[in-house]
Amino acid sequence: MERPLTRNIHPNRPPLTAKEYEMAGGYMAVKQALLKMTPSEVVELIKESNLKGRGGAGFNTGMKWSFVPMGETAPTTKYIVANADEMEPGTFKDRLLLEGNPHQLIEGMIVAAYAIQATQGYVFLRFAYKEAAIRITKAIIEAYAEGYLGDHILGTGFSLHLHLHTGVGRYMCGEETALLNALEGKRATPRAKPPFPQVSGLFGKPTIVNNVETLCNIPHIINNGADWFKSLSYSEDGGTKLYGVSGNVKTPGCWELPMGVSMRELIEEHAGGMKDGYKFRGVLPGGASTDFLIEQHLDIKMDFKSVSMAGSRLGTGTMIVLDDKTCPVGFVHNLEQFFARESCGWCTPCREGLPWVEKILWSIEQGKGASNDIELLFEHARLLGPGNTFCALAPGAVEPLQSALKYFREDFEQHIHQRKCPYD
Ligand code: L3W
Repeated sequence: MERPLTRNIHPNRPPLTAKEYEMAGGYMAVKQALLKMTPSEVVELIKESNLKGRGGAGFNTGMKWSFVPMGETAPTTKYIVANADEMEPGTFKDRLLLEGNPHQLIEGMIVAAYAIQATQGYVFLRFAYKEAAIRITKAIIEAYAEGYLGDHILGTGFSLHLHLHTGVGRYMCGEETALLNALEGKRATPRAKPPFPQVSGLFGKPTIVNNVETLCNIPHIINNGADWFKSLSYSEDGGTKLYGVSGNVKTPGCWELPMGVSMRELIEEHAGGMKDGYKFRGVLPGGASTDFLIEQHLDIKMDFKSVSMAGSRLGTGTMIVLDDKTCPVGFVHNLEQFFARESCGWCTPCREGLPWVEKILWSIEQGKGASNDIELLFEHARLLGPGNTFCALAPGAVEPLQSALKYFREDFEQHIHQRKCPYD
């Protein structure tokens, strides 16, 4: 089984230097793209590979790049941005790539920048990823020294300057337009879309924002082609995927596997199954802002379409497992506390609604719930759902809530009737 993204990542060793990365075949894609391909050929190849964004939404990457204005009438300043603000609860896949092989990301960014003719790039990094910041800084310096960054890369007319920007620890910055506002030194609130960043992004210029894992796939597609990329997958979505499992499983972790591997294989084989004495109760398949799935879904493929058809989303592909000894009300309360705290406050439903959700859940968990609280929670989930808020934060936040009310309703009722948490 091929594992292109993690092939050169060794957990107990420092990441490859630029020279070591070159010796392992690194920076070949930069040479191939810049010396032998036109920007539009690069975009077409990525489109053909069916690479879908790995940040959570799954938008077709080549399609996104194709929206950037090109040609003589296009603005001369354009930007490429790596969204490395990985703060989705339970999600730790980009960290592995950032710490494990920063040159792979830089190479992906150079090719992406070339495809859209961007001359400036930013890695927007999560505040807490201190070790990644050190390693990326070192790798950027090395890439400049080797002539892969800077002016006239490989003697061509193409130039790219790359900068590391560390955030201040706000989940909101994972939303691409809030991230761009933060990069501009403004408050990290989302912008109205359209215009999409591809047309008017950073400082009003065309900008591509891609997730770290998405960008890390680019060099491999350039080197091996679209058909190879598609052949790695068990599903219609191309490539491999970094999947994670956390919770009370025997060996929580993160693994690169073919896109479309089953949920059961992930939990039972790679994560070693439930810890002794614990039973599987449910799972959030793609970080916290996705709907719970339960035992009957264990055999679904972990790809964008299959997870959606089961009633949830693939999201980041990093699963959080709920067991039979953990209170689902407390579990969801913990998540809603996070989302309420991380609301940017820009739109009223999210700013006011999420703290109410958190308060109601807390009172139920404390045995102080009222008989109409379940209906109130349903109503909040509806009011905070898609179409009622400015961005996807609140709709994502209520996904675990609405699905917990569906699958674990008796737990909510027991808390209210017994006036205590049955798991205490
Ligand atoms: C041009 C159109 N471009 C969409 C582009 C858009 C963006 C990408 C995805 O949220 C989700 C969210 C979280 N013309 C376009 C278009 N685009 N329509 O495609 O856009 P969108 O709006 O579908 O999603 P989003 O706002 O980017 C991402 C979920 O991911 N999530 C969170 C993950 C968190 C992390 C992290 O911590 N790093 O990844 C998990 O599920 O809830 O639904 O580029 O411009 N018509």
